[in-house]
Formats: sequence, C-alpha cells, structure tokens
Amino acid sequence: MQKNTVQKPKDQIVFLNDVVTGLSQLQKKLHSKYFYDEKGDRLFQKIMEMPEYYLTACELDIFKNKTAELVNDLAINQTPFDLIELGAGDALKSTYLLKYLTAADINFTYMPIDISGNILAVLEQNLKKEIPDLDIKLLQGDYFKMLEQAMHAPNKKKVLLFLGGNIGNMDVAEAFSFCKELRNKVNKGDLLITGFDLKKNPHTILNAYNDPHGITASFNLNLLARINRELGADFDISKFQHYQTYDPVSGACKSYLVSLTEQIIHIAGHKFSFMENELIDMEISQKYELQDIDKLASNSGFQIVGQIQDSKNWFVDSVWQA
Ligand code: AVJ
Repeated sequence: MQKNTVQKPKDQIVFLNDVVTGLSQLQKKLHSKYFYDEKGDRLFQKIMEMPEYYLTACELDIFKNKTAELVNDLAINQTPFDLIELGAGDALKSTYLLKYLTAADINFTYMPIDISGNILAVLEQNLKKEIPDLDIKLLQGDYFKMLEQAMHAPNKKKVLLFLGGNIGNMDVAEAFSFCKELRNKVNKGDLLITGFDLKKNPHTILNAYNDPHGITASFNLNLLARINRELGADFDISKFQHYQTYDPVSGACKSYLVSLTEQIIHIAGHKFSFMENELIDMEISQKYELQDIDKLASNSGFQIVGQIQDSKNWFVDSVWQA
C-alpha cells in the first residue's frame, strides 16, 4: 500500500484541502489513501491478520507457491530488467519473487516505490540481510513521479508490480485512467503484474470488510481521529458508525460512516453540518471478474500474457504486456 504520512507543511495543506473539498460535496466523501497514518498502518496490519481478511493469504499463496509460473509468464529469460514495485510497503509477497529471481541468477534491479521513506529504509535493511546479492534502488515519493524517474534508464526493460488488490481502491473508471496513464509511461514490451481481488461468495467478501472484531470500523473511524489530530478538527468519534456494503452485481464493496446525530463539525475555520444518518463515503474495494480484467487490459493498451490464481481461485495476479 502506498503510505501517506502527512509530515511536510505542503502535505498538510493538500490533506486539509482534500478533506474540505470532500466534505463540501453533496455526498460527503473522504479519500481512503489517508487511512494510513501510524495508527492506520497498525490497524491495517491487524486487518491482514484477521481470518476473515483472505486477500493477503491468497496473494501470498500465489507468490510463494506459483513463483515459477509467474516468472515463466514474464518470459524475461536473460534480458536484464528493472523490477519496479508501486507502493512496496514491507514487500511481504514480492520478497518470494526476489528470492526466486536471485536464485535463478537472473539479472535485475529491484526498485521499490513508496511514499514512506521510513518503510523503505526498513525494507532495504531487511532485504540486504535476506538476499545479500540483491541490487536494490529505493524510490521515495509519489507513484507516477518516481516511475518517471525510474524510466530514465531508457533501454532497460521494466517489470512493474502493483500488488495487494490496491487497484481495488479505485472505482472502475479511475482504474481505467490509472492503467492508461501507466501504459503512457512505459515502453512497448514492458510488463505489469497487478493483483485483483475476484468476485466470490458475497458473504465471504462482506465478512472480510464487515468484520466481527470491529477492526475495519476502527480503521475507518481512525481517519476522523487523524483529521482531529492533524487538522485540529472536533469530530466526536462516538457519534459516527461504520457501515459496510457489498453489491455482488457491480462488485463494489464500499464503506461509509453514518452520523448518529445531527451535528456540526469544525475543521480549520470551516463548518460542516451533518443530518442524523447522513453518510460519509469512505472507501471502495472493487471486486473483479476475469472478463472485467480482460476489458481493462485491452482498453488501456495492454495484452494479457498470464493470469495466476491462488488455490481457491479467489484472487488473481494478472500479467500484462505493453
Ligand atoms: C489495502 C486497498 C487492498 O481494500 O482490501 C482493508 C484496504 N480496507 N480493509 C482493501 C482495506 C478495509 C485494502 N487494500
């Protein structure tokens, strides 16, 4: 996940501006990319440890047990390449791929992109211990800016990783523009591995997000607490309630916060009034069918060269070529 630690004054202004803009809309909205402050990172770790949240285990199954198939679909052979990971985080899954490639004596440079310099430094330390031969180059910053920087070594083939179902945090239209923009940034022949969570029994999906432990609720409410902490707002967290939906037809799994009373919230000189039961739209986790992925790939200028699913067929890492 791309971490969004708001530290610099400029980031703080962008954060405030996004919050004010989102809460000024007819349908109030906050952006889920802001879930990941220190507390949010910890809550997301807890989510990944819940038995109901199957996504991490599924993608780990693919990277651990189907690595050979994955590498085979890449068809990189002896061509040296850059392996660029968008939002690398702790690189839990990709480390299996790194180990496999290194053991096979394949010539590549690992370039993890993350907005959090702290996470990257820890990652580098760990990887140097685990894979001493690994050639690694850290890229700290925004996905597209760093990708542009990475593209400056022009004649080298690129393999991009975008894992964890992070593409699910975009609605279908946003995912399409994102893929088109990626296609514009890379060269013909470059590869992209994207993790998509697949449609499955709707109860399984809803349980992963509407968890009985209340961790996903805290994860959502933490954004209000973060707005209080960082922007000096006065949200009373006990007056909001998490509500999760999953629509098995569209594949949209969405979270909302419900205002439990009529109330007014102050944020840096702005006032926002809530009616009782008014909603804040918090997050989308879009679920896909294989044919949706086919369409997304071809409409954005890629060809599918591999589809690797976990043993339950709940998740897919789709391999695309520009
Ligand atoms: C990190 C975007 C993959 O949408 O499944 C987990 C975030 N939100 N539980 C997801 C999340 C609620 C997660 N991603």
